[in-house]
Amino acid sequence: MRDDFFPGVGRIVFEGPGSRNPFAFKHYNPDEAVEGKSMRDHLRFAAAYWHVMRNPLADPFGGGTALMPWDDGTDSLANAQKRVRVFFEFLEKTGIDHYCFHDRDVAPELGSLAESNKALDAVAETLAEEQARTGKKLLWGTACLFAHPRYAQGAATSPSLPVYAHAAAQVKKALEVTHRLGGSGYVFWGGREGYSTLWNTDMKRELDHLAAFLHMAVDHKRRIGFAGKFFIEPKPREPSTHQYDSDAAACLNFLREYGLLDAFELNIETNHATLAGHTMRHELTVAAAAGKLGSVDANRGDELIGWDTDQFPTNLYLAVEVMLVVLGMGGFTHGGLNFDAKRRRESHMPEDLFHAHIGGMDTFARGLKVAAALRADGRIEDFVRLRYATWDSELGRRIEQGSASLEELEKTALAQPAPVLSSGRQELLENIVNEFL
Ligand code: XLS
Ligand code: NI
Ligand code: NI
Repeated sequence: MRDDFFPGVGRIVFEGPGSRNPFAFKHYNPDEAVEGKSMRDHLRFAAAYWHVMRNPLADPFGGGTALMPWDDGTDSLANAQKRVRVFFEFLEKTGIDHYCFHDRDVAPELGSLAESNKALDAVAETLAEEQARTGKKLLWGTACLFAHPRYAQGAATSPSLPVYAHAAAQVKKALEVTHRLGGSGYVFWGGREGYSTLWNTDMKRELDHLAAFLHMAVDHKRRIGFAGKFFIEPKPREPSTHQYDSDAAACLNFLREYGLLDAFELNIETNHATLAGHTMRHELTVAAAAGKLGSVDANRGDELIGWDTDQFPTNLYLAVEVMLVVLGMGGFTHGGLNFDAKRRRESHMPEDLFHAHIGGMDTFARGLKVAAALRADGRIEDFVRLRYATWDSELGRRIEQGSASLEELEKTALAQPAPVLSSGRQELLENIVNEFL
């Protein structure tokens, strides 16, 4: 294990719930089996390169505070490659098995696209070396199509074809690099794919362009033999006033409308769910019901702040809800739990990166254990099944198969006594959950 950049922090190990060591796991015990699978394989933790290495911790009212003693602040290739080594030391010490990146997080954007591509290739070489040295894996890659001023009016939905072409070239390259690094997925997050005002926007044309863009990406994926999954990450707004991929249901509808449904799954992020006016559990349930829950960006928002604060997930109740949906769909295959989360601006020291991730990992480890215990207990599952018991009938089956008619249901309704409902028992069920916390 490398020990050059975070002096004084060793490898974080599991010490159990009784430990008071802030640099130890109290619950995440990677090789411990839950429902017959190791915690590490259930949770598939990933660190976000953009937050760990590139987030200066600025807010809308003030500049960055983060101390990054390893970073010389330049756009040089040497600085970019050094950051990669710092990052992998961080992954080794935290025991996080995967990572995610944008093209422009890992390598600098230079004077021309060709130069930027060359820089990205060079950094990818360092990433590949570090992956080989440590056994860490790429969960997903993506292209940053939102930071540069050229994307101020969109990328795949830009009114300008030259901008669209630039974005397409960036995706092509990012996809190839992701493929080369053995990524298990590739994410499309449309931060600028929406509008600021409809007074200047041809929505139909923009949506058609976005779909064409994604179709070309699917074609290219086939051409290069990339076997990873494509994920769309819903978010309703910020930076745009409205983003087309506003929530899970809107994404599914868009994919279906444009014949893209087979080629994509969703990457659901907690703070985006709440910005959309939904709970995380709602978004996960919508995605999973469609068989499209691919991956999770694990963070949380603040009830009192109306933007994507990207805080670290520490809410146990929420982690239980997330893990219940994940276990319910049989676990992650290509996806995982990516900490798309940043420290507060006040937590500016390098060791805060460790506290933040240790907390997130322990929270999800507990969430996993509690979710598995609730499933083993079975009372909630049984209750939900019984709640629909009247459907477990000949008529119920035929309605569900689509072979019943209104005439037939009318005949049933006329002949039956007035329906009697059983209680929904929300409070009882919530009490059962609390027994396990
Ligand atoms: C921003 C998004 C972004 C994506 C990757 O809000 O969460 O970080 O996950 O582009
Ligand atoms: Ni995200
Ligand atoms: Ni986000």
